[in-house]
Amino acid sequence: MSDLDRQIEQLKRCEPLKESEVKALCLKAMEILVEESNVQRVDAPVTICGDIHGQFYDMKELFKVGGDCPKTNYLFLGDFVDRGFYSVETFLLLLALKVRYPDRITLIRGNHESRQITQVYGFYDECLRKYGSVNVWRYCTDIFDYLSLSALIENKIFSVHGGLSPAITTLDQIRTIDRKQEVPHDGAMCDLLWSDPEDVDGWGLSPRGAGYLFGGNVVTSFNHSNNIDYICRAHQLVMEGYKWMFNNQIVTVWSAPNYCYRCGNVAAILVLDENLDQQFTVFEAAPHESRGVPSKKPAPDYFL
Ligand SMILES: [Mn+2]
Repeated sequence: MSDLDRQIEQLKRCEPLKESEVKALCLKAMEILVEESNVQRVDAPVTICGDIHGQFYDMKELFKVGGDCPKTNYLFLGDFVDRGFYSVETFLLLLALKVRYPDRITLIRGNHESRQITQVYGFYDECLRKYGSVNVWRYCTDIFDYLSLSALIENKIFSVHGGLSPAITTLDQIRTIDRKQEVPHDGAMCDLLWSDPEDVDGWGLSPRGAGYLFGGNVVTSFNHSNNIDYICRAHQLVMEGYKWMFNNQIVTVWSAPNYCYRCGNVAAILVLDENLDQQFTVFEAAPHESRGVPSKKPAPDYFL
């Protein structure tokens, strides 16, 4: 068994890697990710997953219902870290799978894959707590800069973490972004990771303070201009796990069941077969006793 296969087995047990192993894994991942396009091509069949947010044991439920990688081809839409208790193990497992099976798992960047956001919402503190230094946080956030910004499935389904940008009308404009940087506070790259569809006419101000709200007419125009069937995105909690909007021109997929261990929502993954026929698989949170968190343990401050 190779070192990498052994590390994957260890991470599947939710045991973090040594700091030196994380450093080596991130270097290998960087070599793979740097070659990927800002609009990474993905073949069907593929299973699309939304936000995970460090809920490692719920991600194990996801793999239980969706199948293991590499047997199932996966596309993850970002927000691997923050909020949950196991951002380190969650992100490292996904990254190790990426290095082991680069053509069977695609990871794109969410707004939480950022130095600034992870210092507020948990990943930074978790790295410091689990390793006694911030080196692992540095290795991981350096890798975040290399994650692709979007994916295009069979030229027909555009996938992105957040949504659209008033600065972007064509996929070629996304392809020209220099993505290898911290997520900027505004501009096209920021909007792709932060924006939300909403019942507005055209563009609206986002209550998040970054990105935009965009309406059905914006989506119709984008899909038509780029000859795509629909947009698949994540970024917003959906109690039913997925939600279509604007006459099936955009769908939100959310893959963190019982978000923050208290929202009471189910999660979903979108399974696309070789003909791009859709099937949503809905799943629930892992049973409490299997997640290694005592039921009476108070949440840390960052979690509230
Ligand atoms: Mn998000």
